Amino acid sequence: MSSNTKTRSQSKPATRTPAMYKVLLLNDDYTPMDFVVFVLMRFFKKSELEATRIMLQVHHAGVGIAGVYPFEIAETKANQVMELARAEGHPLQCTIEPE
Ligand code: TYC
Repeated sequence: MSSNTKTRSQSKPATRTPAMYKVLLLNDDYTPMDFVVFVLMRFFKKSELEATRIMLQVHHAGVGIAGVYPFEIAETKANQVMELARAEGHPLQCTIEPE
């Protein structure tokens, strides 16, 4: 091991906390409520009760948080939601933003 490597491994933490991103669901007038509940259970591992609570929050406030993840996971989940919504013919919008 070079002295440089040794110096760096001692002067920096071994791990870093990844930047976290919120996955947001946006309200619309056409996506069925039960589809949004299904999405929250399938992709965000929510119970039916919690999924219903989040869906109603979005329905009433216009936006709600489906989950918070490192960037690549948040982006993948948002893409999976959009892909399924589009395949089923729903206009549901799912975006991510820094926490
Ligand atoms: N507003 C929709 C309806 O009344 C339900 C809905 C909830 C749609 C949450 C999107 O992210 C959403 N059918």
